Amino acid sequence: MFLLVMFVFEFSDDAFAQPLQRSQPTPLDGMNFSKPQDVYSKDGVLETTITADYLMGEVDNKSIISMVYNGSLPGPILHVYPGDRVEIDLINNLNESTNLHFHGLHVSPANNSDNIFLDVAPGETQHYTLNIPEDHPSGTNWYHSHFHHLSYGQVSAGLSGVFIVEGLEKLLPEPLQNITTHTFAIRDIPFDESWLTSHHTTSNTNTGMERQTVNGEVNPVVNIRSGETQLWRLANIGPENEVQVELPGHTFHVIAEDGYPVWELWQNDTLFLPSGKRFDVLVTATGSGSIPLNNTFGEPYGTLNHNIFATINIQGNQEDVEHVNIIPTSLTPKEDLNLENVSNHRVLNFSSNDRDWIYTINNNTFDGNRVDQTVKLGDVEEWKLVNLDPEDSGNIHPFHIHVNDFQVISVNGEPYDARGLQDTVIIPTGGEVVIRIPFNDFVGKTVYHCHLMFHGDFGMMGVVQIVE
Ligand SMILES: [Cu+2]
Repeated sequence: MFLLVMFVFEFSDDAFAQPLQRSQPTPLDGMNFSKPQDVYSKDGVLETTITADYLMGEVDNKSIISMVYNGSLPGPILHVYPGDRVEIDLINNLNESTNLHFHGLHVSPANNSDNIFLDVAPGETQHYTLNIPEDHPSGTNWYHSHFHHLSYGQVSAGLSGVFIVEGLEKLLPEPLQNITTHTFAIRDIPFDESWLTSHHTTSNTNTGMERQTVNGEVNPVVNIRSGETQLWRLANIGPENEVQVELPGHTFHVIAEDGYPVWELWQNDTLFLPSGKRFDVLVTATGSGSIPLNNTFGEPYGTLNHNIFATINIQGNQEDVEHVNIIPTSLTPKEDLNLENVSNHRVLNFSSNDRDWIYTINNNTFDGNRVDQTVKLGDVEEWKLVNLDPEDSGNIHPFHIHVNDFQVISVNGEPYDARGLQDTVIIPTGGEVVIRIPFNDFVGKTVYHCHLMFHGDFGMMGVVQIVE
């Protein structure tokens, strides 16, 4: 996959010459990226304005021009509660169309809700209204640009942010309900600006010019007391790169995956996050001193910084702290979709032509005017997702569907012990994943796609229409 991205800079783009050309950006001068602001709902309503613009600022002592929401890199962190209403004005100060997707939210895909078919033209303002259901799962989600054919370039350039549905701590045992929480919004930030001046979605990731950042910072310091348990919200809000998070000598207890509290806690020393993936975890610090929160995915990218997300500073001696060690076993009752009646079976074949940049599902590239799957509201469907790419391509495809979470039933024919629902799953190279999707609560037209956003922008996306 990394090889593929290198092609981006060499391949002739004649085939894609179309009315998607970028004009020169006009960044605001003499400014810098601010820290992502926390924006909370008040009296049941989160009301805010999100402005997409170009901005010149510094990351890791280097000046770059990025696309930003509200001047910060990444965008503001939005906090809502189940049952809240969200009112957002999206102001587009870019020289190209954009829009918003709310990844992981179970809300309507219609009208001015989570509707990725909206085209917010340069200079326009689009008002979004989201009604978060009363029973919406609590956890970490995110939002980003989803304007077809430009979403890869725009998210690469900086247009993404974290969206938290609050309430997860309240599902923990009482002594843990007021624990310290840290959000790790992980994304690479480019120093090569070819994406801003090129014709379309050419991006910059994997050129060795980028830095892995957490909340817009390279290697920030996070404090924790020895013996203390914290809730960490790990979110990969970048456009394509996979990461693997590791804290030496420590274990991550997963309490939510993709914004969905788990039926059964599980633990691991590393967590693999493709683009779009989130894990909410409990971490109990042991020992003392500074240790790195590592990215152990793949080969080093050539700089030490790139492989360290953050420095975890463990303070004090374990004896000094009240040892809170009440890790629960479950956060929410199990609702096993293996036990549900399946109304329909479908097979989706994912295939890549890396040479010509053609990425298909069932031999089709995306067409927003074509409905690929019509499903009935209230049905549970079983979809077999097949990755037809050969082993030597190394292509994995992180599958994501909007609006409704799914349960993974099997991977490469082996039954999968799901600990909850999720919205993003890897289809391994040459492999297959079977999922069950409950289409609940909302009718309308939405999409499923590969969350390697380059693949999505170049066709690997389909339309699902949910009807009464
Ligand atoms: Cu893909």
